Amino acid sequence: MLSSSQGKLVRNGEEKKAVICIEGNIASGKTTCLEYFSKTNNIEVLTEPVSKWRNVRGHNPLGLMYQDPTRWGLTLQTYIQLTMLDRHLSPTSAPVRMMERSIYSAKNIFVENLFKSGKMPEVDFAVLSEWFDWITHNIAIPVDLIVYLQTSPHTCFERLKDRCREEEKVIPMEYLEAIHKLYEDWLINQTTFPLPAPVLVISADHDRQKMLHQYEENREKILAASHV
Ligand code: TTP
Ligand code: MG
Repeated sequence: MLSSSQGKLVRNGEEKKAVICIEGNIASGKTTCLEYFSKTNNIEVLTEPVSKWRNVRGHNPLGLMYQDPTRWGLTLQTYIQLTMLDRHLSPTSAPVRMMERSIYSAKNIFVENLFKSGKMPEVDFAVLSEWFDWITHNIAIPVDLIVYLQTSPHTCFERLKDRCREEEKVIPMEYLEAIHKLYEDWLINQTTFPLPAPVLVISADHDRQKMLHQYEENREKILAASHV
């Protein structure tokens, strides 16, 4: 249930829980990171609703967007914004909640990229921005820590090829470079959008074994977010 606090809608009982968002480029290893921490007691992991983006009542907005971003960008991003909001507001029982991405990166990275690259009409960008501003002004979406998996676009390109998600076969290197630049400007250079939380950077170009090792090394720092 939602109640009102300081003018914003707040999910009851969620104020004391820590929220950690895992961020990074496409195929940077977010799901692997979440799977690793899902084995920890007291952490509840929410994976990204990407399966919904590939199938909403039998339609595939993710696939449509990659085929024709100008026509379908608004459709996909409207639905992603809804599913991310739903994730942020969903009740959890554990004291720490870890989630893949956030409503903030969907807007600040992906919507921004569609618009800046000339693929999204200005009116679509305006409507999405109005929605985003309304949501973030009227609903409390607390985040305590952002874990940024920092990769080179090249690493992501190689991982994308290995993973072979059908819709993503059309993604060129330039797309990953653009997403990377937007992430760096947001989370590292801090020249674009306000940060919703402090950022912990983990370099993520390494193989799986080394990545798991690094997650373990950073465990304390990550869980420190739950003591705020
Ligand atoms: P990611 O959110 O990067 O998820 P992933 O599973 O690919 O990442 P990882 O390997 O690190 O776990 O992207 C999922 C797909 O959705 C990808 O094709 C990019 C696309 N996408 C958008 O087009 N717009 C958005 O706002 C978001 C969040 C994703
Ligand atoms: Mg994933």
